[in-house]
Amino acid sequence: MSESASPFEELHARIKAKDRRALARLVSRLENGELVDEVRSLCPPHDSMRTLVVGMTGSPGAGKSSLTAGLIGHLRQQKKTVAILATDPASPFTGGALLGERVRMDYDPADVGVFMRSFSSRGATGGLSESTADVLRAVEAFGFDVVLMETVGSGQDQLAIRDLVDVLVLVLTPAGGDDIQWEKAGQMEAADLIALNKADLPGTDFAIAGLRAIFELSPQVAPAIVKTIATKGQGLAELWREIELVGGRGSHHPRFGPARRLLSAAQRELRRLFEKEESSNPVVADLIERFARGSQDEHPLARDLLKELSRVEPVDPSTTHHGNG
Ligand SMILES: Nc1nc2c(ncn2[C@@H]2O[C@H](COP(=O)(O)OP(=O)(O)OP(=O)(O)O)[C@@H](O)[C@H]2O)c(=O)[nH]1
Ligand SMILES: [Mg+2]
Repeated sequence: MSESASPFEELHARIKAKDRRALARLVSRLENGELVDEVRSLCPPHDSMRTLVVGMTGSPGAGKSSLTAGLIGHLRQQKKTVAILATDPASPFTGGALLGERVRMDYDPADVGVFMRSFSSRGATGGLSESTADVLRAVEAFGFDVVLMETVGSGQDQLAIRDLVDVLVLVLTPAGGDDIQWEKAGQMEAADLIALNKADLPGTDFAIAGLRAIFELSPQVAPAIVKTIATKGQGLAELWREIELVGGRGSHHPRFGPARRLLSAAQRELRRLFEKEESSNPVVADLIERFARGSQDEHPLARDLLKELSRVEPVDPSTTHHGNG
């Protein structure tokens, strides 16, 4: 470790020099649980503010990969560099092609502006592995303009991925409304933007009306809904425009994405603190007890909880792993 350049420093230098093989190597190491602390300490957070991180989530077969493929083309036309992280174990991203019955990817494997990586999930939640956040950080440090993350999401998973991205796009289809029950499992709650894909299929306008009705009843600010036909490349430009607006990278809009990510980080800190104090702090135990008895409204209790937690020592996040439950 006292050598002039550690293996990580060497890798990091190569990454700074835009060596994609070095990045691929680093990602593999991170997936093996190696170099985690180094990445956390050496990849400066300001890098992440340059990169627009977009999550693509939705039910199997909704068209996440097709939309992602389309966006890659759209972004490369604008000379933006793109990294694609597919956290779905059944991901069709392999060697620059979409496999199986799915569309072929239209990008040049020799294009240095594109980095693609699919990795299997280890977390019990399915789509997100424990190393995802660190892999993302390494990719951001590489300096891509855009990261697209595809994941099939259960509600839990979508909320987890939302913490990592500037913009979470929920990909729905007209057919989804009947059987999948959009409202359930937090799908809607997590969405910053909805791509209603397969808009060539019947029932599209009906589905959009249904979505609008759901959001009318919800206190949540309704996300924009963009109609797309991924297989024909339709709606991609508009989808990207909306992504930039929500992500705060458009020129006239506040940087909503960074604000949300900071808030998300604060929420993670809070959760860690709460989990640490839950069983050992008598004040916290008393608050839980009072709430359980139903003797007091939850909001004043929650404010007291915040006060109490703000008094105790923060937990060092680098020693805490999460996402495996
Ligand atoms: N008709 C129609 N078919 C589409 C459209 N977009 C995607 N498809 C088809 O839907 C199927 C699934 O597309 P994918 O892009 O692989 O969907 P996915 O959400 O990535 O699927 P998983 O990764 O398996 O969850 C493929 O056969 C696509 O050709 C669309 O806009 N219209
Ligand atoms: Mg896919």
